[in-house]
Amino acid sequence: MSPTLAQRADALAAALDAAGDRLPSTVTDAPRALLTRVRERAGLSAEHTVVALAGATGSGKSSLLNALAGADLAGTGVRRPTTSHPSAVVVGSPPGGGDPGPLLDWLEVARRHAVAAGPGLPAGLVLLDLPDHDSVVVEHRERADRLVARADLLVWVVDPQKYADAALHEGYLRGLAGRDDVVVLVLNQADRLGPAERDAVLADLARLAAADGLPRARVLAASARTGDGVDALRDLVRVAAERRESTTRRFGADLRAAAREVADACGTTASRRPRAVVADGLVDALAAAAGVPTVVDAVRRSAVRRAGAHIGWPPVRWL
Ligand SMILES: Nc1nc2c(ncn2[C@@H]2O[C@H](COP(=O)(O)OP(=O)(O)OP(=O)(O)O)[C@@H](O)[C@H]2O)c(=O)[nH]1
Ligand SMILES: [Mg+2]
Repeated sequence: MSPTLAQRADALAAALDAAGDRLPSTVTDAPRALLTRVRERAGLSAEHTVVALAGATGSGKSSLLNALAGADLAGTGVRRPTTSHPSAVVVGSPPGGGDPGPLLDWLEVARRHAVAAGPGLPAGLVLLDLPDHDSVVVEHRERADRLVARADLLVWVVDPQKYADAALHEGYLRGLAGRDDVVVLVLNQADRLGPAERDAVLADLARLAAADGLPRARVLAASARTGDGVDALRDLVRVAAERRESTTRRFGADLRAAAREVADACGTTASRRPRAVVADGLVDALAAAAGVPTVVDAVRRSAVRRAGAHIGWPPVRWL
């Protein structure tokens, strides 16, 4: 684990321990599960970058995976939904020689295709084709959710019909607010739109993403059918895999968001019952855990919720 990510995880763990059972499990369960994921991922190959193709049924995740890989590996179809189990395309053997097996076991991806590295596909790239997140089949959603929570880079594949669906925006993208660096939105099936229409849908998609809290997320048009835009997407994925920063970025952003939520919960509690909480040492303990004593004053001023959304709560700004 990079020191920064490890330090962030340790600090959040210390803050949760300091809070003890003063915070309800509804607040602490998600950050604790996140800490587990971060630490598990840290023990797995750092040479591999996991890129998930997520989205609604029929948007073209499997078709785009095939287009990116330049081979017919994932089953596509007109029957909906088509993909019931995720599959992985593992590119080459990275320089460090890390074994992707344990990583794929952790992801619970049993279907694996190995392809040779090439100019557009760097060794160490792992492309995942996910089942549909809006599925009528509950297991599909669960399998997709597991991977959305664990992938390093999330490529959301949308189509002209479904790009504005609440299942995507309310169900997923809002929960990823602030993770602009690790979210890419691809408007697939762009061949079904004229140029003006395509630009209008792209602009609308970018506007919706900004409203979801992802103003800097990359948005691009593609067609798995004609190949338009596939090179641009492959390039973006290639750069992410070559830099090997996506794991740190993804989980770093998750830790920051989790810390903000915990801080916000403390602030809410503190401003409602300031004496009880401050006297009982929770805030002092959190501040000590975070190494930022000014937190006590900050909470007393009840500035937490106002400041939290924009600059982060003082004790967790270090995250
Ligand atoms: N016109 C057009 N059709 C496409 C494109 N991409 C995929 N399709 C078609 O859309 C249908 C669904 O494609 P899939 O790749 O199976 O979609 P999926 O997102 O993997 O769907 P699930 O596995 O059910 O979640 C297939 O009939 C594809 O041939 C595209 O860019 N343009
Ligand atoms: Mg599919």
